Amino acid sequence: MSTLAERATAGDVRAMARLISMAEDRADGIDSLMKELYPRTGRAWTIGVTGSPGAGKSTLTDKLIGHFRSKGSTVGVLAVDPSSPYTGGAILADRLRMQRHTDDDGVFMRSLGARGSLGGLSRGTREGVLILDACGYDIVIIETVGVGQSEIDVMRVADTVCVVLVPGLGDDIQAMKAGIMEIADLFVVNKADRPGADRLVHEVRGVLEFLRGRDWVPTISQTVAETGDGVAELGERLLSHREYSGKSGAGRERELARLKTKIEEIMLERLSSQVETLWTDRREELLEAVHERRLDPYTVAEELLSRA
Ligand SMILES: Nc1nc2c(ncn2[C@@H]2O[C@H](COP(=O)(O)OP(=O)(O)OP(=O)(O)O)[C@@H](O)[C@H]2O)c(=O)[nH]1
Ligand SMILES: [Mg+2]
Repeated sequence: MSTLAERATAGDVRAMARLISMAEDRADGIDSLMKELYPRTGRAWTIGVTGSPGAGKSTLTDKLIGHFRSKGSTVGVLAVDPSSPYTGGAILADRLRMQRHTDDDGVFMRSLGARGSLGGLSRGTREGVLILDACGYDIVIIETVGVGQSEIDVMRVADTVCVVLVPGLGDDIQAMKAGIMEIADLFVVNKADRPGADRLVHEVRGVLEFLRGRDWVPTISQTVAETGDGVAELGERLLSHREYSGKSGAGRERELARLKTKIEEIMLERLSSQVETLWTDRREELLEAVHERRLDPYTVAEELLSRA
């Protein structure tokens, strides 16, 4: 193995951070590093934590880290920062919120910028998970703000998806109807110390009625992330989902879908970088011909592709 991959898998945190940065930047050499790391992956359990801005995802993640650490598991956290520049402060806030774990060798935390991504999930998130998996973290938590497409993306990366709702936002149930329902393995009503928590649980339960009869029906936990109330129970429910995924084969199916997406993504990336080269030195001549209507774009594209 290369020294960087060797150092990272031996527990060198700076090497891990370097690898993740390389994945984010799609730096030269990252693909061969990922090839080296891949055989060491497949052990980690990936939990996606998503929900509205300010729902308490970071506070909850911090408490979940504490919970899993007390059970002896090591935990890696990837916090995908929202792309909006207005939330710039959230990066620092997240670090502060999870600060108490920074001296713990069994915890690795890293923010990823949402730049360069099509959906809400940052470029490099998938690789980040694989890197932490290869480096031996038992659990990888991905925190991401729920803004539509990103929840769907979380599911593609995570084994277990936890959607965090809070009372009093009003639009939660709307958002659920718009698709969160389909991706949530578990719901958490956080800020259960606030009025309206019971009503929200009731509303979610109503929506979940539609899923009755499925193999897995999402559970609804109530938490007060700030105090840690309900977090141990949530930890148990997350674990139940993991066990269900393993036994039913649902986890394997999800993994295969994920691998298909990943492989196609790599192929598309390679193909699109090939496109430029297919012009060879004929670009100007061909553009001119299309411009003058001697040729059409379709014929040119077909001809160029036939040389690929
Ligand atoms: N009352 C109450 N406040 C909470 C609870 N959990 C978190 N908060 C507060 O809610 C605010 C947002 O918490 P965060 O954990 O930063 O929320 P987040 O979802 O990570 O926020 P973004 O990453 O910015 O989307 C903070 O001021 C927390 O202290 C809770 O259970 N009850
Ligand atoms: Mg946060």
